[in-house]
Amino acid sequence: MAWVGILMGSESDWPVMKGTTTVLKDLGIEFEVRVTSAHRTPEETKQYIQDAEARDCGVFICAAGMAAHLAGAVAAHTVRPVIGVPIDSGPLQGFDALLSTVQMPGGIPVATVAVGKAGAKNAAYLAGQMLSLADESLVQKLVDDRAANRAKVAQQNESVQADL
Ligand code: RP5
Repeated sequence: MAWVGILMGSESDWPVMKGTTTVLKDLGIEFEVRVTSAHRTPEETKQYIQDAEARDCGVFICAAGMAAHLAGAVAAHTVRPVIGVPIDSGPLQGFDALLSTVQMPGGIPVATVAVGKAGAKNAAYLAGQMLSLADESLVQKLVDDRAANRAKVAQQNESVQADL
């Protein structure tokens, strides 16, 4: 099965991006994690993308904060799907990273998810949904996960009703 390459601009993004790896593990999807920056290590970033593509990486997930160019820089070098996670680091709390990640010029798409923790999780689900097009067993895992979500909300509702 194809795997997911996770790139982060800094180790400081890791506490948020752990959420991506937790979901990927739950879905049984293989992944790699690399700290590599669009601005601080542009050459290494490009080399990693080429190497990962040659080893059949199916989807790239890129997380960065502030002037977040990592997802866009990766998308410039590959036609594999790129998912961008804007990280809420810095004084603007992710609004800067959101705009930098989402506002790509036509022809070079980045699928941008929510800022921060929710986005980190959803990046993994979205990657799973992409890979599930070629893997029926993954479809079932995603469906099961939705069912678990539904059950959890129902339980929360019961708990609130009981507390009225
Ligand atoms: C971005 O700048 C990183 O992705 C990180 O979110 C932010 C701050 O990086 P550090 O100064 O913590 O290394 O490139």
